Amino acid sequence: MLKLYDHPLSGNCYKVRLALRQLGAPYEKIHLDIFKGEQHSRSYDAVNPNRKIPVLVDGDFNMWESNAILLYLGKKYSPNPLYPDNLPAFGGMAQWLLYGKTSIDPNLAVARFMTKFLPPESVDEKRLNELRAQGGAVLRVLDSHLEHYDFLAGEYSMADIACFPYVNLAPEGGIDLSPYPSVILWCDRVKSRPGFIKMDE
Ligand SMILES: N[C@@H](CCC(=O)N[C@@H](CS)C(=O)NCC(=O)O)C(=O)O
Repeated sequence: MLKLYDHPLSGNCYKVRLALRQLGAPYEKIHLDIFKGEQHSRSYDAVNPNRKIPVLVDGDFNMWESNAILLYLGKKYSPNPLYPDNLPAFGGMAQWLLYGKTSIDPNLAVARFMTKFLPPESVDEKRLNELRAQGGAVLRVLDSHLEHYDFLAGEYSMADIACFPYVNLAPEGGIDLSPYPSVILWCDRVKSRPGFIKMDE
């Protein structure tokens, strides 16, 4: 059975849990307490030398980087609509998976981390304000795309699963979603997909 090194408050782990549920793939969770520093133990080095979660273990193979895990799962359980075969839809999915990792998560996830998990006295307010401003620019890009499309690559796919967690969690980073109505409607559509699970499920 697949195994997932996981933490319930991690948006990167959540996207993998959501994909596994919507693919109907059984798996075992291995809780890693990143707030207690378990990612820095010597034994975890062999699991992920980058010392982060999520990590997916599939038999003798293990891998890290959440959006790469989504691609792996999409192909492993192919054919399935989350991993489109049609070339433009595949290209769109790949584009948004990379935009997620290069633009969405570095701003929205880091703003959330600094706001929700760091002691206030250690927060660099200037950097946090920059992240919030850049996060707004990222949300404007998403909003203008989602004015025209129900889902990022046209149909619901791994792209939506990859981008949803930290967009939906943006208010926890002090980023208001109300200026981005198409993003809010997209979040609602993602939440109403069959097999949707909340972050704490
Ligand atoms: N690019 C990585 C980021 C993974 C990441 O930052 N994971 C966080 C939890 S969401 C983590 O393990 N943090 C612990 C640490 O950085 O020490 C991915 O998408 O998987």
